[in-house]
Amino acid sequence: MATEGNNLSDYDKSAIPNAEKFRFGIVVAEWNDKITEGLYKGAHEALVDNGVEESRILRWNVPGSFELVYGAKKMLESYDMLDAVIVIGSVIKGETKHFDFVCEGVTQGIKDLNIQYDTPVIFCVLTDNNMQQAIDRSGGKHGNKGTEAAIAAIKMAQLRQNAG
Ligand code: DLZ
Repeated sequence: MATEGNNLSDYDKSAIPNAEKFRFGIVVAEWNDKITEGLYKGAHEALVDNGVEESRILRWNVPGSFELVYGAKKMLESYDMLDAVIVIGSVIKGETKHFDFVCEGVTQGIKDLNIQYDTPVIFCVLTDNNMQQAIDRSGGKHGNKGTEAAIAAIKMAQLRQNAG
């Protein structure tokens, strides 16, 4: 698993199923886009590094993390050939309770999609106290949670296929 930046050599590829047969969707929130683009880069690179052709990766943008639920739902309904969907967002604590409501909404919403739909939806939403914590986890000193999300997506796509 990656621990520093986007260094893909940090994780054990032998433990990850070959992903070339799968198709992935990625829904990216535009709020805190410096962070979400870093997470997207980590996820996209990890998918390609594990054999997924660019043409088998579909990207949609939504305005903020709260909209990730609707974006993922519409993507699942529009493209039933997808093997897993990753949602990418970054919620940073402010002075109001908005942080709590957005975190609660997106977390519960993505959980509900995983119950409702057969295709796994992977949760890659950073919920940090400040911008530095988010930078550190989107390609900084604590690695890239986008990379980890891509690996989770590949493993869940394989699990779904194995289950039949
Ligand atoms: C409104 C808002 C705030 C205050 N903070 C964030 C944030 O840190 N990260 C994020 O992804 N989105 C934030 N938003 C926007 C909401 O997710 C949503 O886009 C709006 O409330 C419109 O539904």
